[in-house]
Amino acid sequence: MSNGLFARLKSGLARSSRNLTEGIAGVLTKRKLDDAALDALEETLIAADLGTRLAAQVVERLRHERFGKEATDADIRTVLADEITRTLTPAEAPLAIDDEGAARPFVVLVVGVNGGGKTTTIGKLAKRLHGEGKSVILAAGDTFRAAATEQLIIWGERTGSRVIAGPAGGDAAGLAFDALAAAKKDKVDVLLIDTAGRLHNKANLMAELEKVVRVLKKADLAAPHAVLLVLDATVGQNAQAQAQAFGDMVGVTGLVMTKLDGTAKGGVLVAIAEAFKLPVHFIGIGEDADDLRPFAAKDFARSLVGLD
Ligand SMILES: Nc1nc2c(ncn2[C@@H]2O[C@H](COP(=O)(O)OP(=O)(O)OP(=O)(O)O)[C@@H](O)[C@H]2O)c(=O)[nH]1
Ligand SMILES: [Mg+2]
Repeated sequence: MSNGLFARLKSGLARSSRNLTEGIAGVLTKRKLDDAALDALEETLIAADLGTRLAAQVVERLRHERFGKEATDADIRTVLADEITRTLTPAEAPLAIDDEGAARPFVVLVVGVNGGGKTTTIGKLAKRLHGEGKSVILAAGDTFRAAATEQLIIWGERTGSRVIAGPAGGDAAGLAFDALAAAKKDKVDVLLIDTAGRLHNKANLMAELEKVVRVLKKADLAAPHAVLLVLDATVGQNAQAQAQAFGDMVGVTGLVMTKLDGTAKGGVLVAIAEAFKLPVHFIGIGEDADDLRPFAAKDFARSLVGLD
């Protein structure tokens, strides 16, 4: 990652890293690493939403390597960054868009609870894909909320993408089908489908998402080629329950974690990546079109713990 991009990531994660580094600084009341310091460190890491397993792992390693020895903040942060990197490396996988041959258009279904950042992420993704020379169509599959379609149309204008939209309250699956037909006709590379985050209840949402998938398969058996679950980092541990629920509803193939810039709970990405063994394709670190970044384990880990 270039220096500029790394600096932007670091400032995006500033709240999370401040939370962690202050916690770590408070742990070392004596200069030597003793039981009290290790216990306090474990609590700090759990409180930072990093998950109990990672916390235990870091403490065990420090106990093994450093117990009774002198340790500085920087030593602890280095071990922490190292363990976070190791945990997150398996989750580092770009969204592989196969736009040649069979998978054309490459259909991406975007799901997640309301307000999590689905529509914004689609807009950002459209910009990124255009930058890679790909053609994109956006489908306003959130027919539940009238303003959702308008929001997607704005992103379409902003990124020069065609938007397929229908009437408010219309059938989301029918719209997705029409959008796929249009994308095929236009020989578009990627179709990004927005969905509603909330219907009247979870059973309704599940039925709608299942129907969207079923109808897409009528036009292309392999579609959707990716199902991205958008998770809002500011909800902290709740994101775990959301990942579980959506994983059960539709076959989620990868994650996007948004709003990492607005929270001290960025550590939750570590706990989720570890618990669900799903790739984290992108992270959102702001509201602008350029604030969606491919996820890179080491850069994320070092930014999170405030190292350069
Ligand atoms: N700071 C910050 N804000 C974000 C990020 N991603 C999305 N947002 C903001 O979060 C709010 C909700 O985003 P939407 O994209 O509308 O969320 P949604 O999941 O489509 O919501 P529904 O359509 O209600 O289901 C908007 O104000 C976005 O600008 C991010 O990475 N950082
Ligand atoms: Mg939306």
